[in-house]
Amino acid sequence: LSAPTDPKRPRPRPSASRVLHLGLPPGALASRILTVGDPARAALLASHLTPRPQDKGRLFIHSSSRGFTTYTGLFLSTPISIISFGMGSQMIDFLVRESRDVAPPGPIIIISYGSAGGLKPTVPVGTCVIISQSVNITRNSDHWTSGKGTPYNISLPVPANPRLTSHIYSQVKQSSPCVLGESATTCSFYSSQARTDGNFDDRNTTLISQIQKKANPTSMEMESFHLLDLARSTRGQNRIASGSAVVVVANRVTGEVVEGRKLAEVEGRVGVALLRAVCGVDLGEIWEGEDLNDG
Ligand code: R1P
Ligand code: URA
Repeated sequence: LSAPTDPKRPRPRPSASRVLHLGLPPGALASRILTVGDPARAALLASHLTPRPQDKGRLFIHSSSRGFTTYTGLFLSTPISIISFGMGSQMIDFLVRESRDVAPPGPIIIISYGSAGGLKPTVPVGTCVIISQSVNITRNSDHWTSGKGTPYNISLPVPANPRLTSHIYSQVKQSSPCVLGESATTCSFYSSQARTDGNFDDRNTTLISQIQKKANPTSMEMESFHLLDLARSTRGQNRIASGSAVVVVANRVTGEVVEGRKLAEVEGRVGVALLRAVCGVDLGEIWEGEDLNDG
C-alpha cells in the first residue's frame, strides 16, 4: 500500500494511482454516477452505453477484487459511470468515498437504483419510488446487552438533493408508475426489516409499526440513507449531490410479490429513464445559488 501522505487524497491505494477497493485510477469515472447493487442490473444498464473516444472502441469496464464492477461510457453523448457494489451501507461507504477520490474534480452526482420492500398498501409492487428522504434503522446491540433502550434505533431523516430528486421524478414518471416517498434504510435484510426467524432472538415483531409511528416510509432497503448522509456531508468544490430510486418488489404490508417477468420489464424501463435523467440533468442548476467555495 502506498502511504496516505497527501491530505487531499487521504485513502490508501494499492498502487500510486488506484483506489483500494474500487480498483480505479483517476480518469476512470464520469461526473455522473448511477450505482446499483446487482452486477446483472449494472450490465443491463451498461448495454445502453457507447465507448468514450479515449477508450478506443471498447467500453471501460473494471471488476475489482472487492466486488465492485465499474462501466464508464457515453449515454446519448454524455459521459456516465455505472457501478455495481453488492449490498449494504458499508459497500456504499467505499463506493462514495473512493469514487469521489478518482472522479473528475468539481461537483458530481451519485444516484442509486435498487429494489425494495414496500410499506404502503396503496403502493403496489412494480412501482418505482423516488426517495425524498430516508431514515436509518439499526439494531441496538446495547439493548440485548443491558436490557436498556429499544432493540432498534430509528434515526431522524436525511433528505436527498431536492433538485436532483424532482428532476429524476419528472423523468421516471413519464414512462413508469412512480411515486415520491420516504425510505427506511436498514442494517440487515432480516432483523431490522422485521423478518422473523426462530433461530434468532430479534425482538422485531412490532418493528414496522414502530417505524411507521416515527417516520412515513414507502420503501425499505439497505443503502439510500448512507448515500444521502455521506453526500450531504461533502463541502466545497468537490461536493456530491445524491438521490435514490427503488422498485418495490415485495409489499411487506399486503404480502404482494412482483412476478419475475414484470420485474424485468419495469427494471429495464426505469433503468433507461434513470440513464436519461442522470445524463439530462443540468449540473449547474443543481448547485445554482450555492457557494461552492464554502469548504
Ligand atoms: C437485499 O436483497 C438487497 O436488495 C436491495 C437492498 O437494498 C439490498 O441491497 O437492493 P438491490 O436490489 O439493489 O440489491
Ligand atoms: N430489498 C430489501 O432490502 N428488502 C426487500 O424486502 C426487498 C428488496
